[in-house]
Amino acid sequence: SSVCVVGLGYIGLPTASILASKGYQVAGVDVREDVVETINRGEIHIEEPDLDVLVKAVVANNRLKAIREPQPADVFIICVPTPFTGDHRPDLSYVEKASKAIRPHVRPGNLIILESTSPPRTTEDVVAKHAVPEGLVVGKDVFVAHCPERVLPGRILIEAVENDRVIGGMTPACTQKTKSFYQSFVTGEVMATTAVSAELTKLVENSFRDVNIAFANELSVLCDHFDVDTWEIIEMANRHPRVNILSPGPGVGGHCISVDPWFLVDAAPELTNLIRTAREVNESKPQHVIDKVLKLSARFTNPVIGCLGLTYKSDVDDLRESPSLDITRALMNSDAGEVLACDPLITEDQFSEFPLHTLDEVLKRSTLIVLLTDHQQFREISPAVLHEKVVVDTRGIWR
Ligand code: SAJ
Repeated sequence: SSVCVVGLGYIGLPTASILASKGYQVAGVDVREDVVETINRGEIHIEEPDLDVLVKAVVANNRLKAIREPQPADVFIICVPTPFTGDHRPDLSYVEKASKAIRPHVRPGNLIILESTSPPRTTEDVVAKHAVPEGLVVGKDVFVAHCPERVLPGRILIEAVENDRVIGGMTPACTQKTKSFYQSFVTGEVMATTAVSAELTKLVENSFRDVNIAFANELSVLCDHFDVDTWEIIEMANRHPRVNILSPGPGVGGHCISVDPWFLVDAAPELTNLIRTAREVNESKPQHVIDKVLKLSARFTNPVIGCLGLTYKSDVDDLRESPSLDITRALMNSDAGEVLACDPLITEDQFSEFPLHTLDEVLKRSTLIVLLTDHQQFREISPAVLHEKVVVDTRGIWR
């Protein structure tokens, strides 16, 4: 049968290509002309292990085709961004646009699935409302469900198939139909629930992680205050059989964990004190790092500050909501000294805000090294090189 995947980003493109490799006839929709052209050449516009090989194969055997506008299909999957606005409110305009775009093509018997992480009731209030043509009844004529993506960037092709999935339909028939569809290409367990529970489950997962990282980040600020080694304390505390503290860092980035908890806070502000506070702790961590670097650099007359890593986490090329980028930018805009930035995963056509330097150059010229993203290349730097520098290691990789 045929599938139309709307949105060919980090979730949509891997999903579309996996489905194509399992024998579905897949049309991938993206509003960006350059993305459509790239994919139809058998190439990719995002960085993700093994995705290039898969896309090349499914485009070559005509199972995947990229197009600008949706077309009729048996199954529609919406994989568009759900960012937030400046005041921490969800921006559902992409979901609404995608829903309206598929509506003229929806026929009786079709399945419409929302994969984008969404606030409670989006499946009903936005997708069902805008995607289902007048006269068709949800649960009888067409089937609408939420199946939140849960893949970890860097492991998307593995996790999209192997992770357990949560399916929440608008009615039991919607859930059942969606469950059968996922069971055709997922090896993990497929769990059935309602649309609202599926929406909440996804937000809860990322909020859980955010709260736990906030604990580690608060701990790191506390340890700086007492001038003790955070990572040593975490290592020792984690030997307790029921303690498992995560790693502190420069802050929490990415388009998921730093965004999704706000959807819960926005949905019920009076009931989410802990979740909001965790978000605030994580959002304040970059400033703590900046202050620490400024204080250290003030000890030198002409300091050169080398910032290592711009992406939001190790070994990915994703700059969205990256605290590493925010910290580097803030240091550049301060009068702390010359700032040299390096990120071997970022190319010049992807990023032009300021020039990037090679790792060798940064290591040679810097008085002070600020490790912001723990890319593999940085883990391999020899301790002898670092020995002569003042080092701020926000990830604890060079202990
Ligand atoms: N981080 C820390 N300390 C840690 C772990 C992470 O500071 O101990 C930071 C990272 O450096 C990064 C941020 O947190 O800046 C988030 O990184 P991550 O690797 O924890 O997660 P994401 O954002 O790449 O992907 C998450 C995953 N969710 C969970 O693990 C609960 C993924 O499974 C989701 O599919 C994804 O969000 C999503 O799309 O929602």
